[in-house]
Amino acid sequence: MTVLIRNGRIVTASDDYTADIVVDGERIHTIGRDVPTAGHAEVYDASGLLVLPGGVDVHTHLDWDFGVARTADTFGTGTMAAAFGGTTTLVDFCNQDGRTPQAALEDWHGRAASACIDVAAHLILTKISEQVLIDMKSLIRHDGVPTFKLFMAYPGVLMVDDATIFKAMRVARDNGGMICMHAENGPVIQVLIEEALAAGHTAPKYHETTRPSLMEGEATSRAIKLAELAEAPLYIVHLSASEALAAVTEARDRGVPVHAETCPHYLFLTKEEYERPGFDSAKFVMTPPLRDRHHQATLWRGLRTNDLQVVSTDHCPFCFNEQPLGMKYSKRQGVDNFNRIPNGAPGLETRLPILYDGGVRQDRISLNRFVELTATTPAKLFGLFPRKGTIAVGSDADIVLFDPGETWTIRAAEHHSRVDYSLFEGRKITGRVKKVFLRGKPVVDGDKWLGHEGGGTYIRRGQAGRL
Ligand code: DUC
Ligand code: ZN
Ligand code: ZN
Repeated sequence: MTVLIRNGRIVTASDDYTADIVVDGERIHTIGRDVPTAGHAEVYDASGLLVLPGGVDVHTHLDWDFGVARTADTFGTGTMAAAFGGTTTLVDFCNQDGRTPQAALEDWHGRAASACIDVAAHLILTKISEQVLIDMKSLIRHDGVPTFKLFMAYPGVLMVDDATIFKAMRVARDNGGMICMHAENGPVIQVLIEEALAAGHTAPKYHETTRPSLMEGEATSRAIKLAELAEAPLYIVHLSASEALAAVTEARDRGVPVHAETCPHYLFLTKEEYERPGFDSAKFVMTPPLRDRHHQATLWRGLRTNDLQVVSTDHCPFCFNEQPLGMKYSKRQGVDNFNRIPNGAPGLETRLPILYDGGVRQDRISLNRFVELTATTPAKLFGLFPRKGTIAVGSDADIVLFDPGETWTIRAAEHHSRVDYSLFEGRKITGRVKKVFLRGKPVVDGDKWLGHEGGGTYIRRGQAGRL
């Protein structure tokens, strides 16, 4: 049974041409010109549309329970939202949470079974014993989990010390893995938080003042130095600050294999959002926080110079309102204390269109670079390429038909995530996902949902951090 997608403008990280694609089963079988239409089970006309590889988002937190709070999207709702946003593969963070990594992963698999798109897992390691260092090897080699997130922030909860980071980096190096780092100086931030609360500063805006960009820069350069000594590849997650990017750039210029991502909210929003009246600004409480405008120009430059290589969402959705999901899912937990606001924000459904509109259409990045940042490089860095991240013969037929000319307005009321707000509410943008194929099967057709829970598959990944 073959599917033909005709006359589309195929854009990959390196190419841009008009052609037809024949999908046989789950993979791309042929790319050519003037392919006869007869004999295919389905024929789609992509004239006037961009034909893009399905997006790869390597930073999500679906159905993440960390005791006091839980993210609002299940794997079912989160991956449906992702598909409507043109993402067909995501790598989600499974939290060790006091258990063995294997027990945590098993639990994650149970929840991830409802995914509608393809999914893979990173492990967040918070308790790293000698046994866990041994477990990392089998996670990489047998479970297809080659990436591990460590925290330099949240002392007493998630933070691990420098010695532990160094040991884990060496295990990653020797086994084809990579450490993904949350780089902020947690202990110093803790002092600032305690001082702010003691002074009666409880509003959401103090989330930003207590997490200075300088302390993101400090931790980023410390993480890089540790990776350099360990001779291990390193990936800095959710980079928001010019001080942090300066450290990454300096190291990359010396040939150190440091990689970094940023997220759409750091590219398009600033800390002015924290001046919104009342508790509304809690919608923008994510970590790191939104920054001063001057950081944005640096981030765009980093995207152009390849010092930033990935744009991911850090989709970590908590509802603004208490109902209907309940207080555990809501930002309202922190109505009297900014330090109790669950940290995180949604983004899965808007990553591609917002970066297309504000990046490609504003001439900040090229169309090829857009594909590279949202699909190809994340697939390469995280052990998914060439199955994912490009349009090529033999690759999975994860294909997005994208209308570069359609103008629409982002509204949470119309999106598919369970979260009740959007960071970009009311923003008018041009460029829209029209159809999405997951391994050859249509899952999105305009506003129609054709996918189903359990339609995704677990992807066992190969080596990470080896570009
Ligand atoms: N880091 C993340 O990656 N996501 C949510 C909160 C955080 O600190
Ligand atoms: Zn983080
Ligand atoms: Zn995150």
